[in-house]
Amino acid sequence: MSITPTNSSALIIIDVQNDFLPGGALAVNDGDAVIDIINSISPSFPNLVVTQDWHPKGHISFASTHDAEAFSVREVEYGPQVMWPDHCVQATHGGALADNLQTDRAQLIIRKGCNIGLDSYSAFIEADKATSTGLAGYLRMRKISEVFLVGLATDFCVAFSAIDACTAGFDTYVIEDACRAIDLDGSLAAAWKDMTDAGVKRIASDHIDVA
Ligand code: VGL
Ligand code: ZN
Repeated sequence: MSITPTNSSALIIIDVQNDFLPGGALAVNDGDAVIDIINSISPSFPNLVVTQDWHPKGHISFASTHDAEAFSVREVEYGPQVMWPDHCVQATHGGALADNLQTDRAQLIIRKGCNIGLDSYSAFIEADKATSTGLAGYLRMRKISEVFLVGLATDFCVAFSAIDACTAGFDTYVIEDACRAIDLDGSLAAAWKDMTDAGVKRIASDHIDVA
């Protein structure tokens, strides 16, 4: 299989931020391995969108906000919420994009999880399943019909974004080797099942024709 991106294809780079890299507050195993792969394929895409997890201090998803144990689950207004270590706080080094991620050609950098009382794994719809980030509208206005997702973490922000992209009507691919997972209690296998059931296509970076 080989795919040549067209003017209606966008690469969406999810949350390649310092806090998700080794040494970061919510480090994803081997998370830095995605950077070279993403940099090698991004020149093939005419359209590039980058996302950032971007939380205010005291965010509802932080264990510290609730005096909860990290990685436990609490019921909040919009459903179960994993209690994460403080991460990707607005305007901190941890929230910044990885230094060596090539983003010069990105047309849009979109931030999510900015509301203190609402988390968002998805780049499209926040955790209340109602608040839109505006990304679907942006893509439609740009006549983009096909999206390719890469980044961190496979089983949270990549998976939720991919499923919402499918639901919003985009032809959706996840480039598996350009992603790494947190894998909390089987969340990676569950995420792939949910993505596959939703119609997300699972491909490898060497399927993308180099520009
Ligand atoms: C993410 C957990 C909490 C992600 C963001 O980018 O996958 N995971 N916030
Ligand atoms: Zn977060």
